[in-house]
Amino acid sequence: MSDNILQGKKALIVGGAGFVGGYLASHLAGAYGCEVFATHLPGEPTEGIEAQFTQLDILDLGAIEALLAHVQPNFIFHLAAQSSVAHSWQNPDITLDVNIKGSTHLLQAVQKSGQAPRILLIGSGDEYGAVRPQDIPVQEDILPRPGNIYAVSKVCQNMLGSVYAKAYGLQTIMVRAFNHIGPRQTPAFVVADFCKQVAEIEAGKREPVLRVGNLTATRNFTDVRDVVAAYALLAQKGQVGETYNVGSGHSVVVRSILQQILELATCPITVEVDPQKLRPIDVPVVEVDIRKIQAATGWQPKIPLQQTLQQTLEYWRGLV
Ligand code: A2R
Repeated sequence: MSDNILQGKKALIVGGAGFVGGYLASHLAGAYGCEVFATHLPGEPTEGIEAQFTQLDILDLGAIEALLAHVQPNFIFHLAAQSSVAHSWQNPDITLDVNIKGSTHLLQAVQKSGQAPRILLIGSGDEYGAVRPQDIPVQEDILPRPGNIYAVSKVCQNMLGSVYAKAYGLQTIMVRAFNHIGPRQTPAFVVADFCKQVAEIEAGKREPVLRVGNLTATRNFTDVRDVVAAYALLAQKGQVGETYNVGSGHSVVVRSILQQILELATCPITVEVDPQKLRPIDVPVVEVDIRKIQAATGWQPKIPLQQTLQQTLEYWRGLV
């Protein structure tokens, strides 16, 4: 598959006003000259995102059908999700509705439309759950053992993508993205949470105590700008019906992330464990094998972790 089939094409980002959506829109417009369309929920701000926005709740099947008829996209990037593990424990029904029923709506609508866009369904490295030691680093074809409700919903999305490819010939390509980080991420995620707290402490807006959850978890953190570059490549070169891991390939323990952020701080800060930040089930080790995406697309993550942490902290310093 050629690597410039995106050039100048119509790309639709479903769930385009979230953390990844803004970066993906800029990348598609900037690197490929795409005409970028995107959806947002009512009330969700879209300022600064380089896309033509339409309001859409993916629980409304008729609205998706109307949008597809209007846009007629060549590529669809499906990002819309209830994306927080923590919220999925508190709101299981909304998580399953949006992430499973919502994804099914999109696939159904494409099938009914008779259009043939290439569709990238964004799932999560969390789908693998507690990986057996012999399966580390984790490859795409092992049996997922999801350990939380969010992960279950994304396993279902992945399976639905595969079923719609086989049954109806839809051009679905599935992604399992590991932790992505960067400026503008909400503090529901660990790096943004640490950086926001540090910025608030530096600004004298909170006592000099950083509250943390499980520091022993090992995660594969990748800069969001590298992640969206991977998505654009997979949309072009990924094989239909296949699943691809997206991650830096180098895992680090959360404690070391904390250490690096503390070293960037301009004042002394102590650390305290907050039991509310500990999750009911946490996956201790995530090591990822990225040979499949590299073989298919040649993708290489480029941005060093240190740079992402520095820029994320700068972002929060500018906000608080
Ligand atoms: O939850 P909100 O208000 O932030 O809105 C999110 C939106 N979304 C929906 N869009 C349409 N219909 C719905 N029923 C619906 N519920 C939520 O999807 C948000 O604007 C977007 C997802 O963006 P984030 O939550 O910021 O996720 P992020 O980090 O951009 O990740 C993109 C994808 C997700 O599928 C993750 O599960 C995966 O990458 O890792």
